[in-house]
Amino acid sequence: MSDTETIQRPVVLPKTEKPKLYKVILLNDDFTPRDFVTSVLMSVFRMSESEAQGVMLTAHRLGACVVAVYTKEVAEMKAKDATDLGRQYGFPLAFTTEKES
Ligand code: TYC
Repeated sequence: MSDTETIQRPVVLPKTEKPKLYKVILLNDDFTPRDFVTSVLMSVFRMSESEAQGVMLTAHRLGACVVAVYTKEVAEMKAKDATDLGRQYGFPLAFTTEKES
C-alpha cells in the first residue's frame, strides 16, 4: 500500500453549445425611398454607405437581402429598431429575422 491515494474523478467536459444564429433580412417595398433605406442600414447595422447601397439595391432588385447575422436577441432587436425607424417616417420598410440553417 502506498501512502498516497489516487482519487478517480469523472471527466467533466464543459458544455460549449454554439449560440444559434439568426439572419436579419431586408424586404423590398414600392414606397420607401432608396436613400432612406441606405441611411437606416448605415445607422442600425453600422454599414458604410457603399455597403448599405449594395444591400439596398440587392433587396430592391431581388425582393429581399440578408443584412447581417446575430444571436436571436440581437437580430430581433435590430430588426425591430430598423422597422420602427421606417414607421416613424411613415414608410412600410420591413426587416424580418430567420434562423440560420
Ligand atoms: N423599392 C424602393 C423604391 O423603389 C426602394 C427600396 C429598396 C425599398 C430596398 C425597400 O428594402 C428596400 N423606392
